[in-house]
Amino acid sequence: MAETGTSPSHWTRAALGLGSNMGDTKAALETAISLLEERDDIRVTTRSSHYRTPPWGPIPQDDFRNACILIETSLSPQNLLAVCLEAEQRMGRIREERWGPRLIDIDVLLYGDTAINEPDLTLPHPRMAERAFVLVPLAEIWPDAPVADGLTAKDALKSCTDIDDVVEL
Ligand code: X6L
Ligand code: MG
Ligand code: MG
Repeated sequence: MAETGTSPSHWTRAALGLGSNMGDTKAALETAISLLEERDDIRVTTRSSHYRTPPWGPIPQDDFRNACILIETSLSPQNLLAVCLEAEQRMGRIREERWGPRLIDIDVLLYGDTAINEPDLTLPHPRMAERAFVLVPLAEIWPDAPVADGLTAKDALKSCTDIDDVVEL
């Protein structure tokens, strides 16, 4: 029998990275996940623990709370990114300084085994293989996640120097 309901027939697993270092960071991550969960085109299947992580990048700022989730989605990678940015907007994220403090950040890390190189979207996320704040939560829930060519999250963690500063909350 043909499928009837409204649910699209093709769902793809994706991994998202969440981060916050302003205000109530725990509530921020929880709210972001709820906003994604309430959509018909996203199912949140797995959540990592939350971690306290030192700030990466050139801007001195407070420690972050980071986590990763796995979802199944019927959205295209571009539309998934748009939905993540819209959730950030709905939560009141204001982009001030590049790489500066943020209320909430929702990054598309992986979308199936898709590789994309577009101005606004590069998949797999180009620098996650070097960032303990991404790899630790991702490896917790998907050790074999393909984070770079031939490299799994678990493998990439072995060459990460700063994992001792990533603390489970
Ligand atoms: C030179 C130039 C060296 C830029 C590093 C690294 C820039 C990371 C941006 C860089 C450079 C980033 C988070 C964070 C940020 C987060 C933690 C970024 C974007 N986001 N630190 N720093 N968690 N712990 O989510 O990742 S800014
Ligand atoms: Mg980010
Ligand atoms: Mg982002």
